[in-house]
Amino acid sequence: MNSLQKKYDDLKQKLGRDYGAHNELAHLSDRCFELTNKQYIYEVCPYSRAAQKEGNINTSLGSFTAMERATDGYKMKFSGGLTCWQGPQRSLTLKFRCGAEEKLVDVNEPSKCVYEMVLQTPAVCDEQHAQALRLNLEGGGSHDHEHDEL
Ligand code: MAN
Repeated sequence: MNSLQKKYDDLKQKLGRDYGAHNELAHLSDRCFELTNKQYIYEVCPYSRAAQKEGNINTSLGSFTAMERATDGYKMKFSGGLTCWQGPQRSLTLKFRCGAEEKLVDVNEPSKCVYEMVLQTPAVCDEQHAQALRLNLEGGGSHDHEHDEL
């Protein structure tokens, strides 16, 4: 009974989340991504948790709390991470960028213990991106392959 109840609660929670206007981010809920920056390995598991790892020290950057739909794209919020010395509890905003390969492409700490990451994914590419690609092809212009962007 208890384990069924737990399964039920987990499923209910999963179904209640915002996976984007077309459920295009649903596949991310069982995945984790890493990116090395300076001495740290940053890890984010969308809809779940995030961490900053150094050797065998694992510092929580927070747990998933909310999805925001801003004009410049989705923002996935993580909060309640390990409290910063003389500062706030660590927190993270995960942003999304259109690109062919799904990977973490950027991590920043814009203010102490407030983190920001960018996940590149084809899931957020839309007609506008496709149109830009078409124009680029027609114009025969060179394309910046650095970030594998569409
Ligand atoms: C650790 C890391 C840094 C953070 C400092 C704050 O070194 O989590 O990202 O800025 O603590 O003291």
